[in-house]
Amino acid sequence: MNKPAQPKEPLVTHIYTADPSAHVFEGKLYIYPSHDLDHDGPSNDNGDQYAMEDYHILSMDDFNSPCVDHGEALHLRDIPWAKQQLWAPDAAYKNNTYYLFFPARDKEDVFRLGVATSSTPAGPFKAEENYIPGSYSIDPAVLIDEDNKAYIYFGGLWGGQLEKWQTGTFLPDAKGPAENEPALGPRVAVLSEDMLTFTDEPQEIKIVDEEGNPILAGDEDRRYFEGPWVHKYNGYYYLSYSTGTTHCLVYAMSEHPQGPYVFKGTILTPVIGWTTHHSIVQFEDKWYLFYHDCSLSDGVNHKRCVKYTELKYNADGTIQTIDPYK
Ligand code: FUB
Repeated sequence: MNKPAQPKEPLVTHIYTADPSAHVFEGKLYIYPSHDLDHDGPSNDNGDQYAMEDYHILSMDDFNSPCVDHGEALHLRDIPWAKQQLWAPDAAYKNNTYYLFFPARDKEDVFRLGVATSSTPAGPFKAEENYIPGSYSIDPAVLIDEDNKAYIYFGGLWGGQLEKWQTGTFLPDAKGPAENEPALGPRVAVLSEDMLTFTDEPQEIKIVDEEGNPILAGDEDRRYFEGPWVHKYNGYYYLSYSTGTTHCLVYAMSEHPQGPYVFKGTILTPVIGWTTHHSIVQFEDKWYLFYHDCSLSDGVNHKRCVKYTELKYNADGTIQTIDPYK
């Protein structure tokens, strides 16, 4: 049995976990992480080291309770369209059903987004036969708004292949924009009532500075890299994401779920390890950041561990920057 997790300490230590998407379902905290594998395979900018094959769902009754690993909830072998690499997932609840959204490479090595369903938040989940038509890239995150409309946000550079979709079709050799051109934004699509398809073509989200100018591709401290998460606080939508090469979690705000979003600042300064990926959730009357680092493996990039800490807002709605090690 795991001990109750302390803030900024690994939630569990018996497996490697990353990319935590946290939700409150049935009054408990459920965490949907990637399940990192310990292996000696290649490590490169294509992300081959992230060779994950299944998902384990974690839950906690509250922050004073042990974190429970509910075991294998979905395995690659049970996803008919997928070939490899079960990367960062998210979950949502609608229609009396729990939905697990996840990226994987299809048989042609193109990242797509899949969906699987369950009657319980911990699974097991059953995958749909095919990936979501029109889906691509990685890191799905779903927001169900107060009007019950569901939005799916996704996209990631480099191994996540977002650069290769700039024309709307997959161009395997496509490169990202030049440094002085607008950076690529994450994509958003509205999900159908049954949550299994997009109702429209995914749109690119614009992220701009306070003067309304697009954040440029060369502005690596602020430009979008991967890991989108959208939450709502005091009527505003907050799009938070990883800056990849500069290893921060940052955020931008909007009055609309599809943006444009205005860049605001840094949520989390760099952690041990290359990737940084998170979620933000309200539990009872406080807000929490779930994130990962590589402290459990002394910095091995593909052996990560999920952590949490409290997240605080200033009176003007901006978020206080967190140092992961203070
Ligand atoms: O876990 C594999 C990939 O690493 C995720 O999809 C990215 O967000 C990064 O955390």
